[in-house]
Amino acid sequence: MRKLIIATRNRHKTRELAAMLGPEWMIEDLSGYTELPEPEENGRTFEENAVIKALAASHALKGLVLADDSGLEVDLLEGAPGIRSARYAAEKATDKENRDRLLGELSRLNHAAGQPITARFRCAMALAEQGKVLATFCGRVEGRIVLAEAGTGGFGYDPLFIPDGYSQTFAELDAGTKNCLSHRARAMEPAMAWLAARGAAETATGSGMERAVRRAASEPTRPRPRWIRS
Ligand code: ITT
Repeated sequence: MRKLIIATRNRHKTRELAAMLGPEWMIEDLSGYTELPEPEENGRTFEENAVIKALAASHALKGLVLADDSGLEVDLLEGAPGIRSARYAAEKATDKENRDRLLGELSRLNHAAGQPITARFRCAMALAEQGKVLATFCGRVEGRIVLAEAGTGGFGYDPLFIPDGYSQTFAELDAGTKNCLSHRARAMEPAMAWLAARGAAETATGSGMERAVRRAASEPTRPRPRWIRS
């Protein structure tokens, strides 16, 4: 079983990523590492923030680390809340407070009734190990915002977002459907291909204990020195 540290304290993200990765991965997130300081997410893009989170965790912890930075962009709001999605209403805002701020901002605009409020979720992921970034991946899902919350599943802005091709919000759709078409799923697809390729390369060349065990198994048994009595 391979181990992956998810550099997040958002248990919803952990749950979604664990479902995508499947049972062959042992997942650990940062919820058990209360002593680790939260890095300042001062990047200008989702990708920069994903790298900041991945490096911070990877400097502190051994092993392969995956960070996810994600958020919602609403065209009418010129891309807001964007990289500030988690802190839109306030620094430690709840999901509900953030959704209320979004609806408040939209209600102040002269939006033509019947016109869709186009939006997208974006996700950037960064993989790191031993304090170095190994790769980054991006995904997005296009859709529209509804002005009344619908559904109780998911998290964050899910009750306000309908993905293109569907008539229900992410919070109404079942978790399996969201996990197939979400921004996170689309970033995870190339990330999983990368992880699979690395796993295959490690198996081919062998590493650490595994390599030693394989070498020992393939070495011919040495003749015993004469002085060892049988
Ligand atoms: P970590 O930094 O610990 O990973 P976070 O929740 O602060 O947790 P982000 O900085 O990436 O993570 O902010 C993501 C915010 O964007 C999240 O809090 C939601 O408000 C929103 N968001 C991201 N993905 C979402 C999704 O799948 N559904 C709904 N909202 C989402």
